[in-house]
This record gives sequence, C-alpha cells and structure tokens, in this order.
Amino acid sequence: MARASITLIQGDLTRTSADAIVNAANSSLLGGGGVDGAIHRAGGPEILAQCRRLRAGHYGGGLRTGQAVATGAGRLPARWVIHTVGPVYSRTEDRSELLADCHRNALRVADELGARTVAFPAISTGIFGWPMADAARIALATVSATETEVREVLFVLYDASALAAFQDCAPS
Ligand code: AR6
Repeated sequence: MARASITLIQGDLTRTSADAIVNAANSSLLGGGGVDGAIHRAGGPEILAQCRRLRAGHYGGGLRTGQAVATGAGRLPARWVIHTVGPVYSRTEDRSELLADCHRNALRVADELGARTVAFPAISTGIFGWPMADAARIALATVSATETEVREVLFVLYDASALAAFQDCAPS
C-alpha cells in the first residue's frame, strides 16, 4: 500500500476519464441535483437501475453519510461510479470526520474494485453548503494520509474559485 498522487484540475466530472469517478450522492441513492444529477443525466439509466438494485438489496435503508458503494458508470468515460454521501454542513456541529470518511471509504471501495485512477468532486460544497476552503483542507489532508492502491486521485473542480481553494491547500 502507498499514497496516491494528487492532481487538481478545473472541469466537468462527467467528462473525466478515470477508472472511477466519485458521486456526491444522497442517502436515497436515487439521484438529485448538482453533480449527482449531472452524472445520472450523462451516464444514462443504467446507473439508476443499479442504484435501485442496491436499494432493493443490502441498502434497503439507503446509504449512510460517510459511506460509499459502487455501480457501473453507464455511458460515462469511467468504469465505475463510487457513490458517497457527504454530510450537510453545520455551523454548530463538527462533521469533519464524516467528510473525511467519504474520501477514505471511496478509496477503500476503489481498492476493492481495483481502480488505479479516481476522480472526486468537491463533496458537500454545493447543495450541502460546506465552505469550499474548509472542504478542500479536509479532502486533501484525508487523501494524502490514506493508504491505498490507487495511484492517482484527481480533484475535478467545477469553477476557478474552487480550483484556487484546493490549490491554496495543496502541499507545494
Ligand atoms: N463536475 C464537477 N463538479 C461539479 C459538477 C460537475 N459536473 N456539478 C457540480 N459540481 P453538489 P453536495 C460541483 O451540490 O454539496 C445532490 O442533490 C459543485 O459546484 O453536487 O455534496 C445530491 O443528490 C460543488 O462544488 O453536492 C445530494 O442531495 C460540488 O460539485 C446533494 O446534492 C458538490 O456540489 C449533495 O450535495
């Protein structure tokens, strides 16, 4: 086991070629807005069909915050989608460990799949309201510290300000 190299890029996760891309999903696993909606639109109905099978099986109660599970990637230029559920940001409760869990568990699932390149969005920073700089710090610290067979982790940031926030946190 080793540590993955980390690459920061600005772009659209649904157009990213990687063995696996990570979806910032919700516990229903049945789609939503943001990057989740974009993944299901671009990937086609096969991803949702597999999510429904997960809900009919081991994930009858949904996917818990911080956990991760994989499906195929439909028409996306990836082999797998690893769905994880970020925490909703709270001003009163420290939920950082749950956001770290999303990254650790996504990498664990990637290892189980044999994925060598994994692309993440900035989990929880959209609809779930996490301040970008703080989410970037947690995401980068967690991936840097996680033992994995994944060789490269890409953070695919949607806009220039998100990329800048990640660059400000990255070790030089
Ligand atoms: N490529 C890369 N990043 C993107 C893309 C894209 N195509 N689209 C959005 N982002 P969000 P969350 C960025 O809201 O905060 C859904 O309804 C976006 O700018 O997608 O974890 C789920 O079903 C932001 O920086 O996820 C859940 O209910 C980041 O992706 C809920 O939203 C995450 O924003 C999850 O909320």
